[in-house]
Amino acid sequence: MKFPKEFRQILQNAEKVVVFTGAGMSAESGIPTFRGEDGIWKKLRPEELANFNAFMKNPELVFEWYQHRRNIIEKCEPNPGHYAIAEMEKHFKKVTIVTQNIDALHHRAGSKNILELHGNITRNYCLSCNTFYNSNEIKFIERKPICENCGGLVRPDVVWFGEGLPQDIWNEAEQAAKFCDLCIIVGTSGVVYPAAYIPMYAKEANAYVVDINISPSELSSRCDLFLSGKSGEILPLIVEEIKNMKDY
Ligand code: BV8
Ligand code: ZN
Repeated sequence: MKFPKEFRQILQNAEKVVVFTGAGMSAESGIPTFRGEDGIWKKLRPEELANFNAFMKNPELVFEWYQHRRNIIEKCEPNPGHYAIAEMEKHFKKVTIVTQNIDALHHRAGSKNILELHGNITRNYCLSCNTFYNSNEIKFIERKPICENCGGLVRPDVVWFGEGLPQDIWNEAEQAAKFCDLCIIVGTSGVVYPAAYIPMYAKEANAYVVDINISPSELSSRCDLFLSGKSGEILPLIVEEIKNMKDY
């Protein structure tokens, strides 16, 4: 893939980079996206499952849905795109990964500076006393995830629709976007807010914004460059370009 001159210059001179990732980042690891052809929202609407009221109405169903997704994720590995992003941390002064994903694949690929806007599916906590639980530690009473400490309901540590994002993580992501030179968007439809504001903050701060997707998204037309293709193929090519140019 031949990258435009302007993008190659940015890769050569950028110091602070934000990588904004969505479910498309993990598609090649075998994790279904939300709104794609095989998307999980196709069968079940978000309102039915990824929100607090749905959980309170039917904690068994919602928790079983997360256990199902955890089982898929546990069998998946980071793909070359995740490893390429982890490698980027060696070539720029500061790389901040702002992810909408809850699959923890960026951690498993070795990235360090990760901001999980929507939480992490491997973590759970009690609604009543906040006791933390790893997914394999939870006890169930009549299929309900119950806290051993106080008998309260245990929920996944993810941000549901209608819930605020973790304030400290949001603030850090917003700052990173407002002061970066380059923002790389990877595999997102750009329809979920406030997360989708992040690349726009970078754009407003005159960063160079590039969108990597297999098809144009809501954000693509507002970017400086759209790279059409699979993130697991394009990201390693970008890292190769960086290494060639910076010929260590
Ligand atoms: C909130 C965790 C208020 C759970 C998720 C404006 C401002 C603020 C809020 C809103 C607003 N407008 C609307 C809202 C409400 C709502 C919202 O955004 N609704 C949308 C659907 C219209 N937002 C909220 O409710 C947020 N909360 O605002 O609360 C508040 C404020 C303060 C205090 C109290 C309350 C919370 C939103 C978070 C919801 N949680 N996930 C879980 O996962 O179960 S959202 C879910 O969607 C995931 O996190 C996912 O990451 C995210 C975005 O989806 P994508 O990642 O983009 O995935 P998608 O499938 O859509 O697209 C995949 C893309 O990849 C496609 O483009 C495809 O082409 C591409 N692709 C596929 N394969 C590849 C590829 N690209 C490259 N390579 C490939 N191989
Ligand atoms: Zn408890």
